[in-house]
Amino acid sequence: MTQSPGPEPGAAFLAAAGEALAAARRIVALTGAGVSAESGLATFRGPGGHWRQHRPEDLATPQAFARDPLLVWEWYAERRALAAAAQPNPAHLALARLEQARHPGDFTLVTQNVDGLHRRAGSTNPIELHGSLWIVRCTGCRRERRDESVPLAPLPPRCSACGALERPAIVWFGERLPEEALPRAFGAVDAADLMLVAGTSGLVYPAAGLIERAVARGAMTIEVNPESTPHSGAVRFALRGAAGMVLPRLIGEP
Ligand code: BJW
Ligand code: ZN
Repeated sequence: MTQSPGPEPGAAFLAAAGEALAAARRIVALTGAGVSAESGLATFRGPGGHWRQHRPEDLATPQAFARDPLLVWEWYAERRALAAAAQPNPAHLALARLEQARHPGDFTLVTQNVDGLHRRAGSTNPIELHGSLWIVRCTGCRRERRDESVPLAPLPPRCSACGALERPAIVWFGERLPEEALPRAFGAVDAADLMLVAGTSGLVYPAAGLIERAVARGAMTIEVNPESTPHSGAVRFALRGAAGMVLPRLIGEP
């Protein structure tokens, strides 16, 4: 266990983590809501987080949607508007640059975020474990379509093929992750010699299990977070700081 002591990682500690990153052959990165915090988007569990204002079971479960689809859609419509207005921040851009500097296949980005900011920053093929704000799925025929309109109207949307209600293609509590996403993510972790974890509380499973798997395999692990998490004691480098500040420095940018 190695942790940076202060509110920001010391230069030598950051440099050592940066050297480990530069020396890694295959890298997997896992991100969470904290990576989009500096773009102005709320996290879930922190101060001002979604779960400080709403109970998850009122908005992010299939039962909530069955009970009140309009209420759930209104929350997503607001989040779509905020995400559309947000810009990728230096953390998203650093991860996109890290990918560009590597051979294809030697870098995999796995995100729990649904906001689409990694793609907008230039990451080519992020594994979106919890789905996307920009895809809607029919609850009847299950057809999925990309819809980036803001505002989305009318609410709640209905399927043009079968007339059933459409829902956000987001993974709610108690739901299975998108087929292929989890095997691909675990495959990337098993192939990686370094895992970079940024901006996640590491509380939600199965995503958090990816961190545990990397630690158990003995991979080099770097966590970037202003707060400690249940994984901070297990990773090799727990870098305390904002992702938008730490990630660019970690990849060697001034
Ligand atoms: C910064 C920063 C800065 C701030 N820079 N950092 C094992 C044990 C216990 C429970 C379970 C278990 N396995 C499964 C469960 C149940 C459940 C679960 O994990 N519950 C836990 C909460 C206990 N999991 C599920 O239900 C999952 N499904 C499942 O397991 O299905 C099984 C199944 C099998 C067969 C048939 C059917 C089912 C699904 C989980 C879906 C999660 N969905 C959500 C909401 C979607 C709604 C939406 O987005 O609209 O996804 S929950 C919410 O949490 C969202 C996030 O992606 C996810 C993770 O949160 P994240 O990203 O870590 O955010 P925060 O807010 O928690 O943390 C932010 C961090 O950033 C903090 O640490 C800050 O310090 C940091 N930060 N500023 C860097 N500038
Ligand atoms: Zn349909």
